[in-house]
Amino acid sequence: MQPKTIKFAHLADCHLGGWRQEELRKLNFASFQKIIETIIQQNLDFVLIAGDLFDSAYPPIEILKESFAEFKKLHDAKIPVYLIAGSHDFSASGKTFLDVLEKAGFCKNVENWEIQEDGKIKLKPTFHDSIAIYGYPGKKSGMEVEDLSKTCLESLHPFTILMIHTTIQDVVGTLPIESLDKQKLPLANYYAMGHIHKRFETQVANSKYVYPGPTYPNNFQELSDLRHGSFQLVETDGANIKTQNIQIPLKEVTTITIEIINGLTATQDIIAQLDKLNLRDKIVLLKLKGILTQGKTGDIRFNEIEDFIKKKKAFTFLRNISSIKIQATEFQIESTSEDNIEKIENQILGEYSKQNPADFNKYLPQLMSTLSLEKNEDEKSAVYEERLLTELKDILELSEVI
Ligand SMILES: [Mn+2]
Repeated sequence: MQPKTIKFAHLADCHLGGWRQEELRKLNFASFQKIIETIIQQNLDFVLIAGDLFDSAYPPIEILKESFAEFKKLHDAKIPVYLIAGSHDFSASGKTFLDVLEKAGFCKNVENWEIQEDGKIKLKPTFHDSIAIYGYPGKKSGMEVEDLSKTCLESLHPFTILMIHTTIQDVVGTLPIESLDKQKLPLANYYAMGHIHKRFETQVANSKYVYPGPTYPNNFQELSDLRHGSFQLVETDGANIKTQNIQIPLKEVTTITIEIINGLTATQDIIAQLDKLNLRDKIVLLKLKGILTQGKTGDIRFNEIEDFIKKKKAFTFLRNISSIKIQATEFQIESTSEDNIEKIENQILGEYSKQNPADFNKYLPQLMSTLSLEKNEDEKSAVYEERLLTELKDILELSEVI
């Protein structure tokens, strides 16, 4: 007899309700919807959601309503959903909207464990036929990492799935976040993971470790890197595991990187470059980089750029200016502890004037001393102001003009 083939979907990091921009929040949801539709069309055996179904522990009613409708579709198609909480839908009280979904009969939360006397955390399985599904939730700030190295499974099964919402060392890269050595996890056939928004898959002996990527990118960088949402389609006969990452292309993403050096002329330069491109119906990601030698980022008229992109019928526009640097002026002044403040000030002024020659510089020492004038005791504010202004006018040779 042929062994029965099981097919399931592994989703993670849906972040339903995420994105501030309405059109992207809708696109995020549409991507999730498309995945549910695909799962039903292919009549898969079950669905795993490895954390962060919702973007927050208390999602808005509108998002809940729409999400419940999607879960009802799976329920009507008799496709069970097994899930765990992630760092976003986790709540310290232990109560989340995942409980509401579960009570409605739309999913099964597979987090189930007891702490043994020796401090080990014994995970308990949920069964789908003969497949054992274990799960441990993600927590805020990777607090689950230490717990996970103490976990063990209740028993051995022909096919074991372990769901976790945590970052393993293989994918952490240079990110300053907690990560786990995957060898410290109890042995399973399929590790259904979430948390890091990357697509990753590796096999060690008979075990597969998979991050399917978010069901839709969640920020500028992810849109630029991943472009689309995705999920993992997994097939097993109990011995071999075949997996496939399925991407959901909804809107095309165009990342435009422009180097600018002058904040004052940047607006025209950027518009001129955008004008050469077809932006129709695209998600336009504008990344600015460079060292500004003139003007500042505040001089770039982003509303004008946005209007222009709208006229080109783009779907939406996001910008990132975090790579722009402003040329720093550095002074290197050598001083000893015996130098008085006045002497150091004069040295700094001298250096500054050398680097930024201007006629005005000759006023600087006097201005500094005058602006440090203090109000005399009992002196009325109006009298003090008058005194200060007269002195300043004298210094700036403005007395006759005003
Ligand atoms: Mn996430």
